[in-house]
Amino acid sequence: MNVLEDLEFRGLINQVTDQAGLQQLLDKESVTLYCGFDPTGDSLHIGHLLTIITMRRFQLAGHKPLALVGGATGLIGDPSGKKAERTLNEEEVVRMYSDRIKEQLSHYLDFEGGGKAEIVNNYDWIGSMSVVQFLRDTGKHFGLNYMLAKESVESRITSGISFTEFSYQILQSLDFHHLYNEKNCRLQIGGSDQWGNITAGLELIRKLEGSEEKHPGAYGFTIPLVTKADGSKFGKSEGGAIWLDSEKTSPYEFYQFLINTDDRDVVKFLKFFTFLDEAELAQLEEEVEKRPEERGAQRRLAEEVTTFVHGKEALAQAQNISQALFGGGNLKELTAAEVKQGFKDVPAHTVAEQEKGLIELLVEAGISSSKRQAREDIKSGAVYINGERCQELDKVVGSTEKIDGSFTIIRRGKKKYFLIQYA
Ligand code: 545
Repeated sequence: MNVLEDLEFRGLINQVTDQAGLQQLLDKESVTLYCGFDPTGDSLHIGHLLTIITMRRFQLAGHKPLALVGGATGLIGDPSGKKAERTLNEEEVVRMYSDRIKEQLSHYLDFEGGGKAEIVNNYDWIGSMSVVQFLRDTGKHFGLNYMLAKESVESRITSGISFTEFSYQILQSLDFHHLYNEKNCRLQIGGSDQWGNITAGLELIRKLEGSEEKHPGAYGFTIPLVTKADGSKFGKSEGGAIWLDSEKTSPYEFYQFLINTDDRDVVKFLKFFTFLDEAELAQLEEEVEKRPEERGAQRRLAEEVTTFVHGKEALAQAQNISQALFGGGNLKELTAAEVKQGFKDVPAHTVAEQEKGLIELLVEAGISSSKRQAREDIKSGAVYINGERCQELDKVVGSTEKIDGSFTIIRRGKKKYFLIQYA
């Protein structure tokens, strides 16, 4: 299977210009392709992952991906898919975001060897361009009607769009043409929201390079939006977006997010987000049908994608935490780092002493509302220390209750967890 056939099989082709021509080109030579990321925030999220993985698929097939950081376009604001005008970020902020996004992107592609990936920043060629140069050399090739007809603009005519955002499509087109000339880049990919900008770039290349016979063809390709069977938005949990930055979404949360994938979505997501082959995918599909309760497909999805994003070690930690919390494992076997990660969002309390009576501790940490209540909670069997029920009223919590010498986990009732730290 060549790369386009593979993408087709995975359901990853949304729209493509001249599929036959692109197929031919990809079969014939190692093709340079690009995808852009505007630094509109300090991290990519799981929604952006699909385009990154798609670039990786091209790279594994012998082609060369360029990841473009929009140091310039991030200062302007793409209206694509946006219902309202964006507020501009300070230049300093955009620079800081650019560095972060660049750093993140550098983990997911291969920057060594033959088809080595590159990261480019459009500030390098747009940043110092003069307005006269821009309007004469590029703006001149864009008809107003053409620009107005783009979905990103058309949908905003009544609600309002600034000249700044209106002009965005010209900048992205200019990039495609620049990379076409400078890096022999022949293909731009992106999410379905990017179709208008990508085709505008092809139009500019045609205008500047002359008829198709005179220049090597360029192509555009979009991947679909990730949708879920229940109609809710992909990539969000109760805590908000699922980020690729492990400081913002821990590998454990990331793993759990994927483990919780609906049976109706899991095969599609395996095709989208993993590099498993047809045979393995068919086997997992059968598992979902015959033994859904085992959740083998979800586990495989979570393992593959967590490894791709965070690495093997982080996956092992996420699995240990999950096992200790939900798989009948022992909390005491976790490391301090794993406890920290797994209990990041539960109320934490720091005690000054190295040991303390349980009743006092329950009250001090706000787990029970009074000493009377604490006694009641302990007697009724509602209190668990590191996963083990404790009904001793005179229990002293000390060094033997410290997981990895650092934390004690107290649970009241079925699922109210508290983290005790020691000063
Ligand atoms: C800029 C200059 C170019 C080519 C492309 C661009 C960026 C493009 C755009 N893309 C989106 C984006 O999101 C923010 C990411 C970092 C916080 O706005 N105009 O920058 C998304 N893109 C990935 C996919 C996308 C798209 O990075 O294409 O569809 C999301 O899945 O929205 O010369």
